[in-house]
Amino acid sequence: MMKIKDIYAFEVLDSRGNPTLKTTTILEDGSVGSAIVPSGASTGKKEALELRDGDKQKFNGKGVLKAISNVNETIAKAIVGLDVFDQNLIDQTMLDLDGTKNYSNLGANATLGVSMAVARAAAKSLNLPLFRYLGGINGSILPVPMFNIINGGAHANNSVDFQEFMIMPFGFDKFSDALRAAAEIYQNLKTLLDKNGHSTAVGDEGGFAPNLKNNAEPIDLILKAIEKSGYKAGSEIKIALDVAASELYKDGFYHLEDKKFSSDELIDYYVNLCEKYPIFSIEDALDEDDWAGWEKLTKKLGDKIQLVGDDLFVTNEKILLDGINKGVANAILIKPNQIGTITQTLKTIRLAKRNGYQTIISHRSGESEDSFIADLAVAVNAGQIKTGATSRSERNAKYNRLLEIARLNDEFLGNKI
Ligand code: 2PG
Ligand code: MG
Repeated sequence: MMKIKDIYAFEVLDSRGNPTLKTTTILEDGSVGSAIVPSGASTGKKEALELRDGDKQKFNGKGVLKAISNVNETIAKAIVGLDVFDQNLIDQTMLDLDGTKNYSNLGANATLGVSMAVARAAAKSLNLPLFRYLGGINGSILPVPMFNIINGGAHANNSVDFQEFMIMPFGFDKFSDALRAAAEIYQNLKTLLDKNGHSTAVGDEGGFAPNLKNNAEPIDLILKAIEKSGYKAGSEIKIALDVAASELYKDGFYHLEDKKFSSDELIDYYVNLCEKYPIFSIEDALDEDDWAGWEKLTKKLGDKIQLVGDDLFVTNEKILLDGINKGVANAILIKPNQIGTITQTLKTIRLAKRNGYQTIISHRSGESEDSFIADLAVAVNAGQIKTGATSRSERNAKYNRLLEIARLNDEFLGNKI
């Protein structure tokens, strides 16, 4: 047993320049653990609440001083003195203290910061790397990354509808080689865009954000960059998309490429896209409330490609269970701040795995130097991680941490998914 002596939070900036919480836990043996909470832009409607102050005089209303005072006063009072190794009890205490299902009193940004900082302090106290503390001796698989190298949708102000065009390096024995391949493709893509007169400015997640005429052109450009880099599309490098379709859904239709698509028409569009391109995974292919469409989509494509629910499942055990029962999707994106604590995140991951759903641990579009999700991905043998392009340090913080973990633990079996 090791008691928590102090917990406090203060405001820091995230990668978009918005405020977020940095939370620190101090133990009686002097161990210290800190964590920075991420923030999304294309959020699912059922995500846990991110508490913002709404005071227009400060950070355009985006301040998090209320969440901070919830940590420093309400949560600290209930948690100080508890055993840091009882993560379940600590997280349950915050859930009870809040009294709602989605943290609308305390804010999930308040609770998640505490939950992460507690886990870090516990790992420090035992002198263990975080992934080893979270996963024990079983956490050993280095995840295959989804590298988001072209950004559109809500993450960039360009003309591309789909939010993320990603590459996944499968044909490599070592994590470091997979990372190098992605970095090379990223640089060659930059040259290619430049040569074709496109902008090489980047979006929120480090991918390029050129104005392109439709949602196939980014894939064509990526395939060229893969070839230029000397890799084989399909066998070594596969394509993954995050459509973030909830952002495109208005008045019963999906609006993209200057046209209106019904759910059925959009499914046919995906079927054609998958016939033409080496697509491994599509995330949020349909709106988060279009469950009838999701069932049809899963019947049509579920045995051919990975269908990921992000806004659809919001890392929520109950919603995922509904999806499992209805045969909706076959994979889940895992974002701890969608649900509010590490314990709840782990529960959702366990449910997914027990039911044969793939798990992808994910960053948010608003990130920081905190690399907690890299350790989490290895600890739970997630198999996949989504954390942006190979540029912008808040994205590379995660890849660099995975390189560090690979030195201790080089089992790159994620590529055998
Ligand atoms: C997503 C994420 C991360 P955001 O939709 O998958 O890429 O974006 O954090 O803006 O929800
Ligand atoms: Mg998404």
